Parts: sequence; structure tokens; C-alpha cells
Amino acid sequence: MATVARCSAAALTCGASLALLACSSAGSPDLAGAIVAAGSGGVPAVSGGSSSGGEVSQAAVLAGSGGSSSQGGAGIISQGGNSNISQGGAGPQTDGGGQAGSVGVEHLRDHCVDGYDPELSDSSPTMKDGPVEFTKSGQVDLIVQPEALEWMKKGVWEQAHFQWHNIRRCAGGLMGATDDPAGGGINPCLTHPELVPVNQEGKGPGDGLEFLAMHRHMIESMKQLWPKHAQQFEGWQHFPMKASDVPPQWQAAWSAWPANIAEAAAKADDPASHMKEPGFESEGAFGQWIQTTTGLHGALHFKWVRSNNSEHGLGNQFTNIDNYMFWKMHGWIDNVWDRYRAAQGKTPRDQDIRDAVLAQCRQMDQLAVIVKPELGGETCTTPAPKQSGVFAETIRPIFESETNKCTGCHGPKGPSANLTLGGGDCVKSSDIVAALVNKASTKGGQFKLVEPGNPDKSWLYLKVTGKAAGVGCVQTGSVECLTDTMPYGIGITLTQAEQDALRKWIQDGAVAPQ
Ligand SMILES: [Cu+2]
Repeated sequence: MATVARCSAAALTCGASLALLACSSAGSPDLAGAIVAAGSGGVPAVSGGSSSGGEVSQAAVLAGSGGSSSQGGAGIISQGGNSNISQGGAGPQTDGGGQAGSVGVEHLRDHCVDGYDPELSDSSPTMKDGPVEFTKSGQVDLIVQPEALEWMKKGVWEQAHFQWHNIRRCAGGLMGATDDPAGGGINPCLTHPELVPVNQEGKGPGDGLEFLAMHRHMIESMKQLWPKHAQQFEGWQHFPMKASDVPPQWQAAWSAWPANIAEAAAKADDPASHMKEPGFESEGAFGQWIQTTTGLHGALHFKWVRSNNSEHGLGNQFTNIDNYMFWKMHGWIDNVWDRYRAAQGKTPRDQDIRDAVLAQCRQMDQLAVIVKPELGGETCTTPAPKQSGVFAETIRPIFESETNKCTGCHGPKGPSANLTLGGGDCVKSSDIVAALVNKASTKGGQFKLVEPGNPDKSWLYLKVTGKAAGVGCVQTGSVECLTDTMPYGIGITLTQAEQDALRKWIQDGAVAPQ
């Protein structure tokens, strides 16, 4: 569990820096009404460019999960009023915007801590419950409502979710990491090694717990955004064992589970009776047991795959969160996790789990910003006061220069290594310095980020001058050594004069700006 604790601590640091940002909904596109042009049926134009045809219609009847959708009305998913996508509107790190009456009102909100406000569409009469039928190649698949789909696409949740799994495959594993364009076309294994978890997929209870916590974060978020339509994201209470447990569209394809899956599922449904068995040693072990050891997770994904309609399919790793059954099956995993905790006398709201979920929220946000940098863009409306002094006038511009681009990754939102070096008017220079001076590095062993008077022991200086590998960095506590030169994968970009300026500022005491 050491890794999880470390992860949480790092996440809280990041949270502190995020909380400094004043987010305003003024710049956010109004999601209400932007999403669905409801009306006659037809071929959807799904935003995000992933659709290549296929028909979307509201599913008529639900089964196995309660509730019923309204009839008929097919919807056309469109880009609608989301004209200002570069503002990042509903991105994972803003609060989604669009609250009535709050336009222009500044507020601080950290969705990983405070949760999301409901979307306006939650109260809209056009928003429906239950699944939407997506038909292609004569095969019907079930997806979430267009309002939810649109929100996820704007925040690049499909890619962020994929990347969350991807960085757990950097060292190989079932699938192997990829920079497939469908997943955002990035490979954080190479570009953001600081995000690569020690716990690789299936390699232990640490990964098992992160797996549970990450999907809980996603489920909780969707329920916060659409509390009146939360049923859509509600998991099965019990593992579906017969055709009538699943929506009608899937009943004809029903077949019995393999014996080993049925047996494991029955155990998972009743963890209290199996607490002494292998796989039940800890929550993380339980998560791993569900995700990999027993094959339960994979069997659930595979069960609702259509052979010629993978566009939003449960077998499509890039888009599977679009699928209605994704939320049913992951919701079931989430439910049995709570049952496991209850068997230990714990509750879903205990601090350890809140921390674990928070850490995964942060990580998914960071990945989303890497996929779509605009999401990390400027959203504050109150610029920080202008400051003077060597740091503000000479050093910070080095980090923000078009050549060095340090703040492209170490910006105000979701910064790499939780380190913000500037990046826009809303970042206060003295805050940057405060987060550097005498502060421990996250991947620099025994070194501080900046040790006043001592540039040769200042990790920031060592990293940008290519000297980090030669100074005897040793893992200190949980702080490993990542000695690559920054910018990562490029090598030294600071000119000699810039390096000298940074050196002198540190030598002179790393004085904070006024
Ligand atoms: Cu997943």
C-alpha cells in the first residue's frame, strides 16, 4: 500500500496548486441545449470524429436494471453549441461550467475533492434515462445518453480512460502500451515517465486497488453530473446469471457463463463468505482477483461485444466507456467492492478510499490534459499581481520561453511531477518560488528542487543542465531518481546564458519576487 499512500500525497500537492486557480464559468460553453438536437431519427454525427455511421435511437425498454426510457424519439448527437472547445469548458479540471446564474461569478472548485455540480441537462426534459441503441452492420449495441457521451468526448474521457490503462502496460503486460491515434496518439510511457505507476497491470494488489478506485471515480462523477439520471451509471447489484438480467437487446445473445466464471462471480457477489480465500486478503488483492486473476473483468467485457459493431463496443479499449454495459458491469464491480469493505466493517466514505479515489481522479485529469492541452488552459479571470525581482523578470521567462516550453508540461493545471513553473497570467511568481525553495523533489532522490545558495544540489538546475545523472542521486524514502535531462527526450534547451542566470539566482539565495 506504500505506493498508494505516496500517490495520494502527490495528488494532494497537486490539489493545493489547483485550488489556487480561480475558475470561472464565464468562459465555459453552456452545455445546456448544446448537446442534443432531439427529434426525428437519423444518422448521427457524433462529435469527436470517431463515428463513421450507424444509427442511434433511444432504447425502448430496459430490463434488469429498473426504470424505463421514454419511447421512440431518436436523437441526433451533434457538436451543437460547443463552439468554444479551446476554452476547455467541461474539461475534467474545471467544474463543467454552465451553472445558471453563475456566469461571471468566480468560484473555486476542485471536482476531485468537491465533486461535480449537476449538468443543466440533468434537469432538461429532453434528457432521457436508460440506454440508447446504436445500430451498425445490423447489430444493436447500447450506449449512454448523448448528453453524457458529449460530455465525455469534450473532456477526452475516452482517451484519458484508455491512457490510464495504457500507462499500466508500459512494462508489457496483456496488451502492451500503444500510441494509437484512437487513444489520443500519445505515449506517456515515453513522454511522462513520472506518471507511470510502479504497479503495472495485474502485477499486485497496488494495481488492484487503483483499478477499483479509478473506476469508482468515473462512476461517481457521472452520477454527480446527472443525479436525476444516475440509473444509467448504476451497476448491477448481482452478477447477471440469466438472460432476463440484461437489457432486452442482449437477451437473444445470452449464453451460460463458463463454470469458472460463474463460480468466481458467485464468490464476488458474496465476499463475506469467502474472506479467508486467496484473492480476498485485501481490497487491492480483491481488485486484482476480479480484474485479472479470475478473468471476471475480461469475461464481462467480452460478453457484450458485437462482432461487427465495435465502434462504441465493450471490446474497444478506446471507446468502451461509451457503452451502456460498461457502466453496468463496472458498477457491479464497484458494488461488490463495497460489499467486501462492509465485510471488514468499513464504509465507502472512509478516508482511505476517498484518498485512493482522489489520487485516480488526479491521474485521469493529468492524462486528459496531455491528450488535450487546452483542458489545462487558462480559465482564471483574475490575473495574479505583477511582481518584480530576478525570478519574475529573468528566471520565469526562461521556463515560459517558446524554446524551452517548460510550462507546456509544468503549467498551472495537471502539471507533470506536480510542479508548476508558470504558464499564464494567473500563476503568481512568488507561488512558483515558494513551491521550489527547500521543497523535496518528486523524482530526485535526496535532492531539493532548489537549495538556496547551492545550484549544484538543486534538482531543478541539475535537470535542465543535463547534470542530474552525474550527481549521485539515490532513492530516498519513496522518492526515486529520474535523472533524464529536461525537456524529457529532447535534451538541454536552455542557452548557456539562461543556465548561468538560473545558477546565479539560486546562488544568490533564490530570492522570492516582490
Ligand atoms: Cu477501465
